[in-house]
Parts: sequence; structure tokens; C-alpha cells
Amino acid sequence: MAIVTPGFHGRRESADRLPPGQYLVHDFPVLSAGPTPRIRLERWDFTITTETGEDHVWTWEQLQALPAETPTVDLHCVTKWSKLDTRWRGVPLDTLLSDVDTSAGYALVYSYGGYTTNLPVADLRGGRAWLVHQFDGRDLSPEHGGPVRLLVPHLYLWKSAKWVRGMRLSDRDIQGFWESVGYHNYGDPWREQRYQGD
Ligand SMILES: Nc1nc2c(c(=O)[nH]1)N[C@H]1C(S)=C(S)[C@@H](COP(=O)(O)O)O[C@H]1N2
Ligand SMILES: [Mo]
Repeated sequence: MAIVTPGFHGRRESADRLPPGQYLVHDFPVLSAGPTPRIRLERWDFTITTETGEDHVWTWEQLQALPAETPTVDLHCVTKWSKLDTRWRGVPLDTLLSDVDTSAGYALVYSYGGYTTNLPVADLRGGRAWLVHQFDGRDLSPEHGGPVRLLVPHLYLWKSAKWVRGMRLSDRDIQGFWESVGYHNYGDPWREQRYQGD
């Protein structure tokens, strides 16, 4: 009898891991809506602003001092490519949010360069979202969002904001860049939530 441990993907067939309408790639495509910003680490910081307007700020050193995890996850882009077993290193959002007093339902994530994307705060919790600074054992390259990107692999990859700078928590769900031009508000690849109305 085959035993499949949830989270241990090595024993599952690739085909079972491909959401509807997706195909596998082995390279790592770059999808950016604008130019790649270059951010010096001494100037980098990450801010969580609560619904009451309180700012929590982490510098690069402070982020590095937090316990890191090394998730191996599958990525699913709404343009239909999926990449399996990508290896990352970063700090779980649970750790950052544990310092933040909030009951807000929604996060509007924003990046250096102006990109935004929205998701429920619940999706940032539960060991499902990280601020990552390494990919495949190396510093995350600028093209893929370095120095730090958000990684939320259970949603389509446009939610994983590259060059992430902060997030505003709110009781109101405010749409981000792609969401406001017709992409799905939530973006679950397993339910094929590509566009509004899917
Ligand atoms: N800041 C920022 N983050 C972004 C984007 C972007 O244009 N700007 N594109 C999104 C989209 S649509 C996808 S598919 C992934 C692509 O990540 P990759 O370039 O590392 O493959 O980043 C997401 N995060
Ligand atoms: Mo995308």
C-alpha cells in the first residue's frame, strides 16, 4: 500500500500535482509587469500597517534574525505554467504577524516599484506564506523578486509579490493590480479561479 504523507510531494505523481488547465515547465519563467527595481539591503525594510494605523517595521537585519524555514513548494502561474518542487528559504508570515495586534480580514500587499495584490489575512497564516530571500540555495535574484518576495504557493503566483515592501491590513478588501483589471479576487489554482466570475 502506498502511503502518501501530505506535504511530502516526492511520492506523488506529477500529474496529480497539476491543477486544471496547467502544464509543467522545468525552467523558471520571469513575469514582471514593469522594470526590475534594485533595492539596497541597507535601505530595505518591510512594514505591516494595521487597521488602526499602527506600523510594524522590520529591517533586513531584523528579518535575518528571525527563524527561517526552507519550504519546497509547487508554483502555479495563471498564464498556465506550473513548476514543481521549488526550494525557498524565508520567514513565515505567522512569525511576523504574531507581533501584530490585528483582527483585520484583508491584506493589501505592496512592492517596491508599485505592484499591489490583495488576499485574506487568513491565507497568510497557518504555515502557508513566507517572506523569502533565497531560491534553490542562493540569494533570490532581482528578476524573481530579490531581495525579498512574498511566497503564497497555494494561490496563483501573481499573489506572490516580488520586491515586497509591506502590507496594509484592513477590514475592507481593496483590490490589487491584477485583481482590479479582471483577475480573480482569490485565485485558487485548484478551483481554476483565473478571472472574476470563475
Ligand atoms: N512586484 C511584482 N510582483 C509580481 C509581479 C510583478 O509584475 N511585480 N508579477 C506576478 C506574476 S503575474 C507572476 S506569475 C509572478 C512571477 O514570478 P517569477 O517572475 O519569479 O516567475 O510574480 C508575481 N509577482
Ligand atoms: Mo502570472
